[in-house]
Amino acid sequence: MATDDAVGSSPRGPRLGRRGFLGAGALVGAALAGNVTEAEAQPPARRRVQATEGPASGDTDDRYRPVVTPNGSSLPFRWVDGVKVMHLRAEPVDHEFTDGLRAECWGYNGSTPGPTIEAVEGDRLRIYVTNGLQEQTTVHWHGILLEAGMDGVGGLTQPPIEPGETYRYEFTVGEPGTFMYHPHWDEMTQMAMGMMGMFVVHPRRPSGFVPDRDFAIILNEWSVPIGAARPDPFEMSDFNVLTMNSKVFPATDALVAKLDDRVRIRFGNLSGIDNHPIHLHGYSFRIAGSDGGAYPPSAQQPHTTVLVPTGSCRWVEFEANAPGDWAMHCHMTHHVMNQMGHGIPNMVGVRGGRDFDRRLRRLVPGYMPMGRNGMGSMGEHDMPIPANSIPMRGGPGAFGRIDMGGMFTIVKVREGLTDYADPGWYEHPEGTVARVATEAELRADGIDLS
Ligand SMILES: [Cu+2]
Repeated sequence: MATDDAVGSSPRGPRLGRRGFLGAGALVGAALAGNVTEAEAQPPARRRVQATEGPASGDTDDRYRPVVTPNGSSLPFRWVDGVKVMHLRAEPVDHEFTDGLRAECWGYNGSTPGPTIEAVEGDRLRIYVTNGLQEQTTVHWHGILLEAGMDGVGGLTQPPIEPGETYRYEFTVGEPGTFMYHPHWDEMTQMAMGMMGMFVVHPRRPSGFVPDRDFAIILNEWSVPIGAARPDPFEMSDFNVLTMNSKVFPATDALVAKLDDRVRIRFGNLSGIDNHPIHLHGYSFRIAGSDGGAYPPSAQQPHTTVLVPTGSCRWVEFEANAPGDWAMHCHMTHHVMNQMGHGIPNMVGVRGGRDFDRRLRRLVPGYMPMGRNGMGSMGEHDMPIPANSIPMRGGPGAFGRIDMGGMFTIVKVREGLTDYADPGWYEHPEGTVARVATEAELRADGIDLS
């Protein structure tokens, strides 16, 4: 078991180490020794972690405030002689992108993305990777500086992990920051199927901007043909499901903060092709670092949109001093559409009428007169849609329907919160909401509508 010396500067290590004997880590160890079934050894099912709290089971580590992974969780761990031991299992997962769209994806420990790995600068980590897929895999620790033989590139730094095998990675994490993990074997297929996760290294001695809320979101893009049971990893450019932590709006959990909380949002992007400019309403944030490390203060420019190139991380920081429900979304307009908004005939601006529709239907069987006046209300149409598919647009909002889907979520900032559960819609102070102009107002301001 852990000793004071072995856990180094972790004051909690020894106590937590003993407690951890009852945790998931013990089961993992036993499973590796063949003492329990695989099912018993599985970490607990993925669950939502909205409040600031630790992993679902195993040891806890109060040297840092845990990251909140919206719609996700952190990876359980166990201290063994001063080493933080974790277990990833690559496997198929039955995944729901939002109500109405499921697919058999691939991930880690029952979820896509896999659980977020959290460690502290200088920690020694031992991460076991069990391959529960039908094909080989590896895990690469993207951005972590380590010995070449632990880098996880199949064929280059290790043989690929065969189905059923468990590999052992061990390394020490250096500088604090925001990193990722993903396969480096059959990359195109395995990442398109959802295999990825965030990897956060906390500072050993926090100083400067110490966040009250520290969120981690990984961006991905998928091709899920209508009615398909699985994503199509062979699609190269035309993606129809754009996700934050493998969810599309309206299933994306809101990011909740108390007024004046210090907020950090860490983004990673492992999309097959695209970069994502993520825009936050209501705030100017500082872009504070990348997967290469923290930016010096003089280089932390103010922005409202942060471009997250594929294969990289960015993190942004701000003080949540403006209450409200603030949209946060990719600014590529096709990336806030859901599955059925792509590849439909362009009818915008077409002047139709009954006879036109009837004649066109003769030429194009099944033609429906839609979208001539624009596409904003398409999500409201009560049209029958195929099984296991989602309409092109959005979900309910405080003022009717929010017409975005895909990479869209809401940052909810409130005064007087006692916890970080979703507080519902913002109640705007009287007179602060845009509304229809009255005739008297138009007249008084000289607006002529004729
Ligand atoms: Cu995008």
